[in-house]
Amino acid sequence: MFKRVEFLKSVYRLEDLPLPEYPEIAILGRSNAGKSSFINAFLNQKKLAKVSSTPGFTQSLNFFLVDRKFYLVDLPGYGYAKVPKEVYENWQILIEGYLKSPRDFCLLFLIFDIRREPDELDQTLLKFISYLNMPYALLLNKIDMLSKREIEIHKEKFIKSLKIPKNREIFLISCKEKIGFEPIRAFLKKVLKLSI
Ligand SMILES: Nc1nc2c(ncn2[C@@H]2O[C@H](COP(=O)(O)OP(=O)(O)OP(=O)(O)O)[C@@H](O)[C@H]2O)c(=O)[nH]1
Ligand SMILES: [Mg+2]
Repeated sequence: MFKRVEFLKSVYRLEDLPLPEYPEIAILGRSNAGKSSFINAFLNQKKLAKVSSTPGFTQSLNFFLVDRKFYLVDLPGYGYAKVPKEVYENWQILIEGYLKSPRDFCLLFLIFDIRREPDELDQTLLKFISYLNMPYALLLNKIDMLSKREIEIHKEKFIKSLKIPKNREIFLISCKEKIGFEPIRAFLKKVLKLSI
C-alpha cells in the first residue's frame, strides 16, 4: 500500500516540467476514460485528482509524487470533439513534447473505457507509443458496466484493433468499484523494483 502521496504541480508548458528526479509513470487515454479516477482509486485518495463527467476536464499535466519514489502523472485526455482547435493543438504539443523529453519514464498506462470501440485516434496513439519505443500496459476500465462475457469480448476487440502483442500486460479494472488493482501493484513492484 502507498503511504504518502503528494500533489507536486500542474504543468501547462513544457518549460515548467519538474526535474526528472524520480522514475515516472504517465497515464494516457481518451477524455473520460477514467485517468483521474484511476489516480484517486489506485492511490486510495478521495479527491487528489479532479474527476468530472464533463469530458476534457483535465487540461494540464498533473504530477503526483508517491512515497517519494515515483511520479504518477495525470495527463489531459484526447478525442473530445468539443475542444477548440487551439486547445487540441496545445494538447498535442504538450503531450508529444513531454513524451519525447529526456525523462526517466518507466511505464505508460494507456487507459480505455472498455465499453467503447477503439477508433482511429486510439490506433494513432498506439502507433506513436510504439514509435517512441516506450514500455506500456493497457488498463481497460469500467468493467463494472459489463458482464463477464462482455468483458472478454471487448478485451479481444481492443487486442485486435490496437494490434496489442501477446505478451503485453492488460489489466481489467473498475475505478468505481476498485477492482483489479492488486495485479497492477504487483506489476509496478516489478517495474520499479520497489517494496510496495
Ligand atoms: N461506472 C464507472 N464509471 C467510472 C469509472 N471510472 C471513472 N468513471 C467515471 O467516468 C467519468 C470520467 O472520469 P475521469 O476520471 O474524470 O476521466 P478522465 O480520463 O480523467 O477525463 P479527462 O480529464 O476529461 O481526460 C466520471 O464520471 C467518473 O465517475 C469506473 O470504473 N466505472
Ligand atoms: Mg482527468
